[in-house]
Amino acid sequence: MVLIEKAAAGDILSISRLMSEVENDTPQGQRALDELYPRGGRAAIIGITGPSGSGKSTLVNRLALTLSSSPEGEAVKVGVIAVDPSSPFSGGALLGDRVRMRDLGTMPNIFIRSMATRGALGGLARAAEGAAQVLDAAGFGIIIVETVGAGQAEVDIARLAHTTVVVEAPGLGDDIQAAKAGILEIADVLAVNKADKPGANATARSLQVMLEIGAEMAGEAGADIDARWHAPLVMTCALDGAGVDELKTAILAHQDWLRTHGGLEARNQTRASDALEKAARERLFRDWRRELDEDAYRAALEDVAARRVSPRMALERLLKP
Ligand SMILES: Nc1nc2c(ncn2[C@@H]2O[C@H](COP(=O)(O)OP(=O)(O)OP(=O)(O)O)[C@@H](O)[C@H]2O)c(=O)[nH]1
Ligand SMILES: [Mg+2]
Repeated sequence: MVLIEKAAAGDILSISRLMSEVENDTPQGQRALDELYPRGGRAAIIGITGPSGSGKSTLVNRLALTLSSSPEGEAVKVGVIAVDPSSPFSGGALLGDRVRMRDLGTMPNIFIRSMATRGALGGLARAAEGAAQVLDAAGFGIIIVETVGAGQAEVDIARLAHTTVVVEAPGLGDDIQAAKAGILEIADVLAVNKADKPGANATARSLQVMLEIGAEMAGEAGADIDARWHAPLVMTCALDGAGVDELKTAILAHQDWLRTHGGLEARNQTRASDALEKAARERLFRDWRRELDEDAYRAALEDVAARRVSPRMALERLLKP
């Protein structure tokens, strides 16, 4: 297919069109992923997540710029996938995102794709993964995926990343405070952004304590402390770029650590097994459903909804020849 060849050769317009096919899960999009898969697996995928408004997009702007120029003067192609939340309340933020990120759009080595939720969240994680695969096959050395840290979709997208950066900021409210414990677990690097704001140091201190408690608990659970990666905390100000070089260093250090500790192979194994299992579930369920008598399925659904039979019993009945 011409489109696939052109995308793999790095043609931006073809990449964009292919991503739309992938996002919409069209037959052409599915075929493209099949063809591109063997050419991928080289990109470093960096996940950026954290509460809404912590400054992720502003930070991603800075990071993409610094990561795209290596000290040796060799250009690295950086792709950015910004996964927008579907919440109607964030309409303004979405627009702001696009405007700020547009600064990057004119850079020859940087490609940006913003995607919005289309119905199911699982669909969004799949679309983001597909988009990352297209960029990977097209020779992008670094792919940054930005998501708002809120739920399962973020966890799924975090699994996609080799290195996950959690971006926090002072003054985001106590409700978010409560959710932090969970999100810190997925952090390979913790960025406390808005370092210019009052309260930044206090936020950093309390997060540092939480990180240490997390490490202690992992130690008690039997993990070998020396063999583990300890997530560093970096203070940044995305507005003026302070700390962004330190953040880049921390990200690259984690990538080095993955390479030297077999972490890359381990992650790739997990992803391969997840992907195959997911493909099997989807396919087998679809095939089974297609062959099933529609009335029998509907009757089983009604029985389960009315609590006449348990889901497991209903399934047993449906499986009987
Ligand atoms: N004072 C200060 N403001 C910042 C900093 N970084 C970002 N901001 C501002 O914080 C606001 C939110 O920044 P975004 O980059 O859109 O935050 P985000 O985390 O991407 O937000 P969502 O995509 O909606 O989750 C914007 O008004 C930024 O200008 C910083 O380091 N210091
Ligand atoms: Mg954003």
